[in-house]
Amino acid sequence: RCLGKERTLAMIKPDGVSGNYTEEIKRLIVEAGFNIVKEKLTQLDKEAASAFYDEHSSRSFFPHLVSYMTSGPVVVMVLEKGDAVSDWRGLIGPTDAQKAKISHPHSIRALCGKDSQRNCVHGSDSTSSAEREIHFFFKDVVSGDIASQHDEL
Ligand code: DGI
Repeated sequence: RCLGKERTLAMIKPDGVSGNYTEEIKRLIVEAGFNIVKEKLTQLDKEAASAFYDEHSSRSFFPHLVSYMTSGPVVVMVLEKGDAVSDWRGLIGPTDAQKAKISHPHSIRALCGKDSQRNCVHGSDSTSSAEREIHFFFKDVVSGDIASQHDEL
């Protein structure tokens, strides 16, 4: 692969898929210069959603988060470009979609999110989370693939 590229995990959450935002979001992704390396439509069960958001398991909103994340199919994608992790976080905007509509009106969460839970999209928050989350959904994308990018720099 090209030198200096980084990978991140993007997800279109159930409200994004059921609201028919998938094509528009993918267009924004490509326009922003990302390469969509892998993509699949999947349905999280309670166990998978709980494992994916394990870091939030002690939060009061956790049961609501799990039921939301299992409420319908999601689209997960591996995105690649230079600075993929931070650039994708920038494109999706802040966690709370209500705030995003005011502070980041051109962000994806402003476009299709509803509030701090139903925020339409997910993005890994660091290169180490990206590695874990890509492996979570795409077991065949080996983590050494990601580690080696940094070695190449
Ligand atoms: O990385 P983010 O998705 O931007 O935000 P995060 O890691 O702080 O939270 C992960 C998800 O947990 C978020 O996308 C939606 C949910 N969440 C976060 N804060 C709240 C929340 N859900 C509810 N109901 N209330 C919250 O305050």
